[in-house]
Amino acid sequence: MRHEVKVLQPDGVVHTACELCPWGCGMEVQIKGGKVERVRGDKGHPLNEGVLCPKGVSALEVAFSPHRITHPMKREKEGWKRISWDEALDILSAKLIDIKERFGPQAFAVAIGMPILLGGNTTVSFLRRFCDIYGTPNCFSVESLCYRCRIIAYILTLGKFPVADVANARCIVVWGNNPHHSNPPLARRIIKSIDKGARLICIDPRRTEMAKRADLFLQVRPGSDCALALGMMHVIVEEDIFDHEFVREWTVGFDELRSVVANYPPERVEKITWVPADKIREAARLFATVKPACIVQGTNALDQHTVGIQNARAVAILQALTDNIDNLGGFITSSRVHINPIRLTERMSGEPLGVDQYPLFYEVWGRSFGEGQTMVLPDALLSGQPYPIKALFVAASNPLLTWPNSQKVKKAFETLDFIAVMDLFMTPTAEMAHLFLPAATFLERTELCDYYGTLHAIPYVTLRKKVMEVGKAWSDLRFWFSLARTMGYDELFPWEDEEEAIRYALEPTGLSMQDLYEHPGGVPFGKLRVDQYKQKGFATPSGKVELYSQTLKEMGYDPFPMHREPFEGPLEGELVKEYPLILTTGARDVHFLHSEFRQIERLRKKRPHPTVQIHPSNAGDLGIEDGDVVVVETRLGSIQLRAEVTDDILPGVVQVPHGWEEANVNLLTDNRPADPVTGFPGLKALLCRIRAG
Ligand SMILES: Nc1nc2c(c(=O)[nH]1)N[C@H]1C(S)=C(S)[C@@H](COP(=O)(O)OP(=O)(O)OC[C@H]3O[C@@H](n4cnc5c(=O)[nH]c(N)nc54)[C@H](O)[C@@H]3O)O[C@H]1N2
Ligand SMILES: Nc1nc2c(c(=O)[nH]1)N[C@H]1C(S)=C(S)[C@@H](COP(=O)(O)OP(=O)(O)OC[C@H]3O[C@@H](n4cnc5c(=O)[nH]c(N)nc54)[C@H](O)[C@@H]3O)O[C@H]1N2
Ligand code: SF4
Ligand SMILES: [Mo]
Repeated sequence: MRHEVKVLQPDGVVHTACELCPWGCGMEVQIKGGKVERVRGDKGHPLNEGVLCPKGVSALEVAFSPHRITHPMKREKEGWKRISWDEALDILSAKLIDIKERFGPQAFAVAIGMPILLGGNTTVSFLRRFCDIYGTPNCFSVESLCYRCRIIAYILTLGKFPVADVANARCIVVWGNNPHHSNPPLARRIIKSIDKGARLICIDPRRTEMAKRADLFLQVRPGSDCALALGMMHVIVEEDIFDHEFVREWTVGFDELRSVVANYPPERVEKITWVPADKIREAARLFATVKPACIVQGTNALDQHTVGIQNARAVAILQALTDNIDNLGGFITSSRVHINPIRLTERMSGEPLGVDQYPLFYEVWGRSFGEGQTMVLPDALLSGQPYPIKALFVAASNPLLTWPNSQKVKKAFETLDFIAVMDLFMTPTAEMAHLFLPAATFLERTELCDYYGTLHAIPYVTLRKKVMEVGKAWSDLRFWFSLARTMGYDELFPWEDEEEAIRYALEPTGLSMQDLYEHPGGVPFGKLRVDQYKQKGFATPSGKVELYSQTLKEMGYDPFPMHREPFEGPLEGELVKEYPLILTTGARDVHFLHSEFRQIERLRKKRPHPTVQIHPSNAGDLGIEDGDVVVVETRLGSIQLRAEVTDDILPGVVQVPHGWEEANVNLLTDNRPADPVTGFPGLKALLCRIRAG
């Protein structure tokens, strides 16, 4: 299908920020003869310095894709029927009013996906403001299985959420991260530091491009990272290469930690992690003695474990023992743009699902993250407990492929009276919907990107600018404003459009829309907070770094990181007899974002089908050759895909990417059991078996 395109900017170059993945690279959009002609990287943007990854390069193919749906639709007996936005808003508001009257506002839930969380902090806040006014606390998002685990762990340990300042580091540990695929701007910044002489340690079950460049590569067994960290701490303490002054003045629990790590000598840790003891020693020495040093804790590979919280705590503790907190090249925070508050939490009726089981996921010392634990939703839908949920709005997400245990998710969604999905494309999730709402791409909306400091240690603000309109697609923000108006919430949603809302949000910052427009590549804002703790201490109950966490102890969790086998670990239990291979899922591919972009020809050509990576020794035993069709099975289900035989993967381990409809790895994963503190599911260390297909 060809779309009607309305270009809103004059001929010339528009500076904006790409949003086809989380990082927000600076982008220039060339307009010529009233047409959007091409995109290229913005050389003046500090994050990507002119480079776009293959997804960014394909931005116009995404926006103009013939597969895109750019008009609202409702489901009728005969199939989808095209409708107007007014009709769509009327259907939805009537449904919401009816549900609230009959079951209460909590019976309406919203599931938010990655693209909305990325859209600058405004879109998600306005969406949740709508939910606050309507009265439902049941906002869920992919943050229940992405990233927040380590935010909570770092806050519990350090009282804040710092990031690794790779640009200034002399020693960098890339731990469970393959940035060449998942974060190209970060990969470039790491390489730049290495070229300037920084040392590199890479910890991964797969020999990634980073691993190939590393001084030291620790090929770790998935799910045993906490033991590896404890082994490194053992060496650092035993060899007395920790920072005595920092530990004495600024930490609590060191003596007990010393006795915990005494149980993790490298020879024992080798048996748990499959990393040779001498490499553990070498890594510990390098990390502790070359300063400044930082650990890049991937974005997820250490979080998506049934011990996710302990992995992230161990990383934070390693930074603290070596006095690499609040320093350039270590772990650092930066000032953010403090915008006007948008949420109206006082109107929320009650707490979302999941708070009972995972109170720290919801709140740490009065800091509310304010969102339910999404992983409890499928079971709540199926059981109708603690109360029925009747309608679901899926905002920029594809849970049928991206949440664990897809079969359960599908069954759970079948219990709903009503599902609305706002998306760019028809997805397996949208196929279940009663109402489809067409979303705008990042080129079709105006929004604020102020997350560079939080994600990249570059305090910077960019305005993402609306370049064009495509068909009848709306930005998510425009949709939530319009729904609020249809429901009569005008007084609490007084903004005419995105720009007015952003102007309101920006009021306390001293920045104006004009400032942002006049600096098309973005504006530096604030600074990195060097030595912050020396003035303010740490925002923990003790005012210090909590090696020992009283909060975790009081709630019945491990107060120190300890090695616990993954739920399906090969070293314990019977399952390994039937399922002898370790399965890690979801390693990123630079051409795709989760389940997205398989329909974009230029990208699909680069990776036409999904593969399971397997070591030649395991493939040989099974009589499998590269390219063969095989079946991967776990206790939950099986999928069929091709084998990619490679000696880059640790023997005994296989890797299957997520997001492929034809071989959906989440048919093999489960939402339970989960990390006991955060509810994060274990997606990186399961057990499976493989046979020829
Ligand atoms: N192109 C692209 N980029 C993306 C995304 C995408 O879908 N596509 N998704 C974005 C999002 S939302 C996220 S959360 C991030 C994810 O980002 P990351 O979680 O950093 O994912 P990867 O970069 O694939 O790196 C994960 C690495 O961890 C390794 N690994 C697997 N299991 C274990 C383990 O148990 N221990 C250790 N030490 N390593 C392990 C894998 O082999 C892999 O090389 O990527 C973001 N960027
Ligand atoms: N097994 C396994 N599963 C995983 C992971 C793993 O490593 N292993 N990783 C997990 C992680 S970290 C994450 S973050 C989740 C991601 O989970 P999701 O957020 O569900 O991932 P996507 O497939 O990117 O789905 C986003 C949807 O939004 C649509 N979209 C894109 N832009 C917009 C927009 O601006 N507005 C609207 N309304 N829609 C838009 C896209 O077309 C797409 O259908 O997946 C998780 N699932
Ligand atoms: S890494 Fe690629 S997809 Fe992500 S923001 Fe940059 S150019 Fe866009
Ligand atoms: Mo994620």
